[in-house]
Amino acid sequence: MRHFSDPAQGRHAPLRELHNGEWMDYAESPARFEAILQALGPGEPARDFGLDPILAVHDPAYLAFLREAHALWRAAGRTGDALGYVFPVVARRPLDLERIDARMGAYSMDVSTPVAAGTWAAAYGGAQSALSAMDAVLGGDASAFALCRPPGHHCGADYMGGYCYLNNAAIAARAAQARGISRVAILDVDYHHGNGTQDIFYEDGDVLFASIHAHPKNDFPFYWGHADERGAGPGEGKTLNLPLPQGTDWTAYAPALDTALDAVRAHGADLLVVSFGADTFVGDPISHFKLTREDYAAMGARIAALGLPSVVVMEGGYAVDALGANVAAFLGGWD
Ligand code: SP5
Ligand code: ZN
Repeated sequence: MRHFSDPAQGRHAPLRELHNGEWMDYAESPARFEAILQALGPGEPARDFGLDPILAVHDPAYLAFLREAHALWRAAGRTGDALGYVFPVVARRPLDLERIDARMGAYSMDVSTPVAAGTWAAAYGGAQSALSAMDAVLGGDASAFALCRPPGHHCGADYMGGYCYLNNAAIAARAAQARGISRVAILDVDYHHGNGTQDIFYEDGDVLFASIHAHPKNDFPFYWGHADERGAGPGEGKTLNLPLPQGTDWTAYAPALDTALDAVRAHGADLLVVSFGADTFVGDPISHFKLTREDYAAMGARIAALGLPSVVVMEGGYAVDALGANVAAFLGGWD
């Protein structure tokens, strides 16, 4: 399977994140990108499709802010990474805010998502990687892999969160629709619920969002991903959440995967976008499922057996030493 990336994706390097009340090294590190490239080989450079396909998903004011946030932070006399500390959870509305802290908070759902010097270029490059993989599949390839980093599935149309700034899977899905493929399915198999992707398509009857993830009563992002979230309006029934307990291994994961794959078939999808996170791995430092490298090969093969044109987009996965081989095992399912 061909794969796409942009060198700028290695230059997003936040210093630290708050975890259980303490400052830790940032888990979503550039080393993840290098490890996957190492395992798969250099692949092909992403083509630049410009800002329009990103604007098909994201709010223009959010994009303009994301682009300049780090420069504004520096202009305010700060060092390090831009990070919000007040969040309008109970009063979110359009406001003309000035101070960088106010604007960071207004566009963030958490403190896991700092804006560093290379953030915009990396996120933009990642989105172009997703668009390049989609372009390969629309051009006739059976499948393609977008080595997206930073990941995308936690950010919505106008907010960042969970290490994510631009929603690569959503951008790819909308690009397919712009080229005439209306019925798309997004299958999210990252350890964490893809709240941003869910939000973007919640009322869209053409795009199925199916996710298997750690139960949000104990895992990030907590406030989304519960089984009773099923879509709304024309999208009613087109969101499927399959939360599983910590400790889940392949024997419990495989039946959930089959349920999700049944939903993809029932949707009548013409194209599949897979949000793949390798943070379901038994050795992942921030997660609590127990999948093995062999399980990734089985998972990839089962998804590939749908026989749908497929774009695989990289999401999480933090066991850096095992990451490249895990990604390769999953993609091997399409061979
Ligand atoms: C794309 C994705 O997998 N995002 C996950 C975001 C989870 N953020 C909350 C968990 C914070 C764990 N921090 C661990 C730091 C260890 N250095
Ligand atoms: Zn994750």
